[in-house]
Amino acid sequence: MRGRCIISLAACFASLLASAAMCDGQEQIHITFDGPPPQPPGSSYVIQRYDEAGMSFSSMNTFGLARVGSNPPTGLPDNGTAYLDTGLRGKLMFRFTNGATFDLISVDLAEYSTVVPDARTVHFVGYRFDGSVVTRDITTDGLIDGTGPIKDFQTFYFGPEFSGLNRVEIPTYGWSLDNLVVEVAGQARIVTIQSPAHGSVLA
Ligand SMILES: [Ca+2]
Ligand SMILES: [Ca+2]
Repeated sequence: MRGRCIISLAACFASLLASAAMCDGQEQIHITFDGPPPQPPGSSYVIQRYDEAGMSFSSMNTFGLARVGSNPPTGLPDNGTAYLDTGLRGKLMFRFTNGATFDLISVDLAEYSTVVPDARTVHFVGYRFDGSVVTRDITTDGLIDGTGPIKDFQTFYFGPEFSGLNRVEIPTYGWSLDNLVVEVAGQARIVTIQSPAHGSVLA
C-alpha cells in the first residue's frame, strides 16, 4: 500500500514537472492593431495611446498617433485591416504595461501616403533590460498606391540583438506600421495544472 502511494506521488510530481517545463517556453504575440475597439473602415482617428495584448503604444509628443481603418481615406496605405501611423510629426514608444521584457521579431511597414510616397527610413531604438541600447534603420521600398493592387506593406525581421527589451522607440515619422510580432522572453505563462484526483491544483 505504502509502495503504491509513493509510486503515485512520484507520477504526480513528474506530471507537475512536465507541466512546469512546458510553461517556461517563449510565447509569441501578434499585435494586429485591429482592436478592440474596432477601427471603422474608411476612417482615421488621432489618439494618444493604443493598447493590445498587454502592450501600450503611446505618443512621445503632443501630435499623437493615428489608427487607420481598412479602405482608408485617400492616399493612405491599405492592407485590408486597421493599422497605426504617426502622421508627419508624431513619435512612437511601445512597452508592456506590466514591465515584461520582450524580443522584437518582425513588423510590417509602409510609407505614410501617396502624397509622401518616398521610401521611408524608420529608426528603431531598443532599450534593453541591462541598460544597453540597440538601433536599426529600416527603409521601405517607396511603393504605395493606397487601395490599389500594389502591396504597400513589407514585412521586416529583427536580429537577436533586439532581445531582452524593456521598451522600443521610433523617433522618426512618416511611416505606417502593422502586424508587430514580439516574443515574451523567459516568462512563465499562466497555466492551470490538472491533478487527476483533485482537479485543478495550481492556477
Ligand atoms: Ca492590422
Ligand atoms: Ca511600400
